[in-house]
This record gives sequence, structure tokens and C-alpha cells, in this order.
Amino acid sequence: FKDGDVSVIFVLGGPGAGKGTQCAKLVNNYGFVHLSAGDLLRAEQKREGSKYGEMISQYIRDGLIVPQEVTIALLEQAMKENFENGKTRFLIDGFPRKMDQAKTFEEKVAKSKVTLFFDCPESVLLERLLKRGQTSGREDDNAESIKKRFKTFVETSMPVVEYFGEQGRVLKVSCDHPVDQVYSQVVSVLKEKGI
Ligand code: UP5
Ligand code: MG
Repeated sequence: FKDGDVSVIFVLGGPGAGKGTQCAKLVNNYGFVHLSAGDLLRAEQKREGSKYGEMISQYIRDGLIVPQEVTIALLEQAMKENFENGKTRFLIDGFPRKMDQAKTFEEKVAKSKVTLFFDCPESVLLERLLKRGQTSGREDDNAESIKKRFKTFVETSMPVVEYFGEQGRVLKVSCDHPVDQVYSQVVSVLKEKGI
């Protein structure tokens, strides 16, 4: 995309921080297009004829980051489809969660305006994910995968948040509160940035 064609907000935070939940609310009120990298990967995993299905499944169960080529291609494709339909404002949820992805995406696809970062203690995340696991059917909502997801988040994804933070491009929201209270904080930090 050319400079100024699209406006991108990254949405990061630990597993179960409420990225998807808050993005859904922002879509209703701001008209953003919500693209969850995890959802796109899960859809690709299920797509008949995909050569990446088995690989994606394995990475997700192990809480590891799928090679950037796959994820960035899926995101770029989804952005292009929306752009062709006149959509220009994107919430990119759960991405970038590794430094290489952050750099490649910003160089080759689009630069982000800001990153919304949902901060939450692990104990709260664990409780939410185990509860959701009772009904979600997600292959990674089990104690063993959750532990691996936490490890990857701390070791691999937090450096991305810190990198954007050093550039003054992170809006931090504490998400250990009821959904509506978290959302009020989101609205207020976006407003401060003129969004
Ligand atoms: N909930 C939400 N907000 C709440 C609140 N304020 N109070 C109480 N409960 C709240 O919410 C999680 C649960 O908590 C829900 O039950 C919700 O009702 C409740 P949700 O909004 O789904 O949180 P979210 O942060 O979106 O959690 P998710 O599980 O989707 O986060 P992950 O980051 O783990 O999952 P994602 O789908 O992004 O990625 C999955 C895997 O895909 C990764 O582990 C990785 O293997 C792979 N991946 C890549 O390889 N590359 C990528 O770029 C992206 C993903
Ligand atoms: Mg999610």
C-alpha cells in the first residue's frame, strides 16, 4: 500500500487478553475492518487444498509463531480485498508477534499508526482461557498449550511491544477489568491520539 492509502492499528496483548472482544466493539463504533491473524490462520488451516494446514495446526498447538511469509500473505490478501471495496482502516489483531514480522510488515505492506496493547496478569489470562476452552473447540485452549503460548508471548512478542513503545507508538490499556471498562479506556486512549 502507498503511504496514506490505509490506516493500520496493531492490537497486541497476551493470549486471552481480550483483543478479539475489544476489536469487535471498535468495529461497531468506528467502522474499522477487524483482521485477526489467528483467525486467518485457523481459516487457512481448515481450507481444503491448503498446503499449510498441517503446519499451521502444529504451530498453533505448540503456541509457536507460524513463519511470517504465511501470515503476512494472508493479511495482505485480506487487506487488499477490503481495500478494493473501499475500506481503508484496519485493526490488525494478534500481529505482529515477532520482530521479523513487525519489520517486514511495516516495510512491505503498511506502517502502523499505533499499537493498542492490552496488559493483563497471567493468572487472569489463564482463568479466561481455561473457561473459554470448555466450549471454544480451539486446539490451543488447554493447559499445556496455554503454557507454551505464555512463554512465546513473553520471550518473542513482548520485544515487539517494547520496540514500538520506544518509538512512542504504543497505547497501553490495562485489561483486568470488565469488558465495558476496558473499552472505555480504549476509546479514551484513541481519542488522545486523535483517532
Ligand atoms: N474476555 C475478554 N475480555 C474480558 C474481560 N474484560 N473480562 C472478562 N473476560 C473477558 O477473549 C478471551 C476470553 O476472555 C473470551 O472467553 C472472552 O469472552 C473473555 P478474546 O477476546 O478472545 O481474547 P484474545 O486476546 O483475542 O485471545 P486469543 O485467545 O484469541 O489470543 P491469542 O493471542 O492466544 O490467539 P490468536 O488467535 O491471536 O493466535 C493463536 C495462535 O496463532 C498463536 O498462539 C500462534 O500460534 C498463531 N499465530 C501466529 O503464528 N502468528 C500470528 O501472527 C498470529 C497468531
Ligand atoms: Mg483473538
